[in-house]
Amino acid sequence: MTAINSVTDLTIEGDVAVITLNSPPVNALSANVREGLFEGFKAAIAEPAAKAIVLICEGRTFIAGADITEFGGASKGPGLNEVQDMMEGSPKPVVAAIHGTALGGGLEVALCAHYRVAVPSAKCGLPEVNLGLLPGAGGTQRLPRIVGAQRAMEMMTSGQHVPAKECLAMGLVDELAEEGKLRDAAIAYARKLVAENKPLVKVRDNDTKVAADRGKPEIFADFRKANARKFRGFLAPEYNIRCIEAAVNLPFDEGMAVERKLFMELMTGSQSAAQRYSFFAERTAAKIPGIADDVPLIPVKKVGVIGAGTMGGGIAMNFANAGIPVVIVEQKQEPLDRGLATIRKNYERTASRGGLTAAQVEERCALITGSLSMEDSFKDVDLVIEAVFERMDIKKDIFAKLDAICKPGAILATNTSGLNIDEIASVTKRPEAVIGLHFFSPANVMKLLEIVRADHTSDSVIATSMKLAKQIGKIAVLVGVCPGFVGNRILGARQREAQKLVMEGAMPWDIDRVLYDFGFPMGPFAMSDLAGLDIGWVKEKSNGESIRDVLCEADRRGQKTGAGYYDYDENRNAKPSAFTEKVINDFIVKSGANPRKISDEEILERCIFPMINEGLKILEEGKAIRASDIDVVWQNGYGWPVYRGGPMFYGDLVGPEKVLAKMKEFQATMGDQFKPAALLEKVVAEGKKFGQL
Ligand code: T1G
Repeated sequence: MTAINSVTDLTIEGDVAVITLNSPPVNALSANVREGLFEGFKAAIAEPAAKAIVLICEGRTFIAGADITEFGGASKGPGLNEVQDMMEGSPKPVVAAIHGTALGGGLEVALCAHYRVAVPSAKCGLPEVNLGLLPGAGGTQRLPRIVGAQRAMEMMTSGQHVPAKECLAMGLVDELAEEGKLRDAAIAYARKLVAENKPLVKVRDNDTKVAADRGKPEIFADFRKANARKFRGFLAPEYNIRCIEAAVNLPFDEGMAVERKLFMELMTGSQSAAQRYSFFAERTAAKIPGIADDVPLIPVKKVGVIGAGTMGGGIAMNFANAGIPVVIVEQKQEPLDRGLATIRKNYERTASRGGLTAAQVEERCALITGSLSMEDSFKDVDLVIEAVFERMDIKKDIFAKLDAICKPGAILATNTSGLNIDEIASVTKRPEAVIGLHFFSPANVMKLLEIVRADHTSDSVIATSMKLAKQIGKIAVLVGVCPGFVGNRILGARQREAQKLVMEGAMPWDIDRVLYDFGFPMGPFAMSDLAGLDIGWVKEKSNGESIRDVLCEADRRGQKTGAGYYDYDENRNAKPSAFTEKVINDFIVKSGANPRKISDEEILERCIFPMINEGLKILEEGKAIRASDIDVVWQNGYGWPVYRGGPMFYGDLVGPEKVLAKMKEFQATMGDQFKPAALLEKVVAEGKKFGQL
């Protein structure tokens, strides 16, 4: 064996040269890896004994892409294209041996091999779109030549990881190897190529599929139309499609020139910067300073959920999806049966869309059982999650009971969306076991999980909860106890301004439009109509003193009643309502305010800058660990457009000094709700960025 460099070995196995990469954690194409590949292939091609070459990786996966940590820095060592040219131009057959995930530049390297062998558990993909990019090493030109334009568009605009069996069927992989025997299988496959004198297939020369798509612009037009809503605001999906159009309509090298041009446009733009930032921000959120890596974790083999309502049922599904048995306790049989039936319906709906097999539906339903007694059912659970009414007295009563019922060491969690968890913990003898697990509705769909550490929550309980979050497919952010925690507290800042703007002359549909165009899935008023205006509204106590009161009293409770802030047609299409406009104007007249035309720019700044300011207060109070955690919360819990990074990232784009100046301007004209956070003043005074917090 020859060490080519610190991450690359070359061994000659009889008449096959094997290049082995070992660059944890994911064999990303760092300068070191590119150098090892370049020198490794050069040596393998020059080796007289070698008749064929195998490229394989150690560790968890084949090459998972370019090294994103190197982006933006000066490029060192051989370029990826030099490695690819060496592979594709090799006079000896090159076989890529794939396990784990061959992604992005990793798959693009594999596509420059003449053949690809994979184990069934392997997956292949070009997920650059998730980073606001496109495959920049020939993937946009080679993938369509194997799978055709339609499938290439699906893969590249979704970033999906395609299982090896499907890759085999599409011709992306040439042979499947037995699990655990990839190296031997790849060497045997290489020997067979030599023995049978198989041609050295260059993907770039294979025009059959793209020729079949040529002259059919409707393939692209139909795809764009079908995905317009999903791609709204994003640049990368459209740019990926344009590259595939070039692959269909232009010779390879001209297509490569289109790819290079569009790649650089994306790479140097703010959207990709935001999406690459978000990729790392999500992973950084999992790192908790002050908690040792070897802190003992609590095994969670069985979970209890209190409440079979929308939240309780959704929460339970997360654990069943991860194969963890769950018992749901309700007070009465009817709501329990209804909750279990809703869970089954949700799984069956997923199955009807091909997302689950019938067997998987049964497996998951079997993992979720129901009970009317905490005493009977919670004695052996390792974690209980309470998801009942947002009333402190009810929660305290439940936690006192749980404290008496659950075994020592069990974690007692509340799904409260903002109540004081220290107060809840105070009724137990085990405050170290009490934590907040704040799921977002629908709990089986929304990725965000706010994990709320109370004063006495132990490191073990925190670390266990963070690990469990990843196990159930959630993106966890550790936050502190304060009203609304991080997400809802910042939401409150935006909602307050939105309500004030309505009383100053901006209509709900103006505000919704500005925030929708900014990139949110919908604005605050459309969201209220969707959720229902009558959440928390009590008819008997309603006194017509607010716009919401008047709307609810007029039975305009949102989409479900066909009218709320908006009027809705039978297909729930919203349109501005003359009724609502009159209600608002009556309130304005009564308040004596002088309505004025408010610019879109002012609407946006008055909604977004107080969010940033509230985020800075949260950081000052130590209720979030870092600014990027706040961005992770808002992207994954509230639909902040990922191509704008999050409130704090966006604040840096706008510039802290501008945010401060505007907050001071608003404070001077509209009052102290715009008082700049001390940390905002400090960041500007020190010439820093929010991202450094
Ligand atoms: N570059 C650098 N570091 C990476 C990385 C990458 N491409 N991918 C993962 N990491 C780090 C990650 O930060 C974490 O670090 C650790 O690896 C484990 O990751 C030219 C331009 C491979 C499916 O988009 O999707 O190729 O926190 O926690 O859940 O056309 O990582 O441990 O210090 O996510 O098991 C295209 C991105 C790049 C793949 C594994 N490739 N990675 O998931 O572990 S652009 C991607 C992933 C490109 C070319 C273009 C996932 C994973 P730390 P993890 P995981």
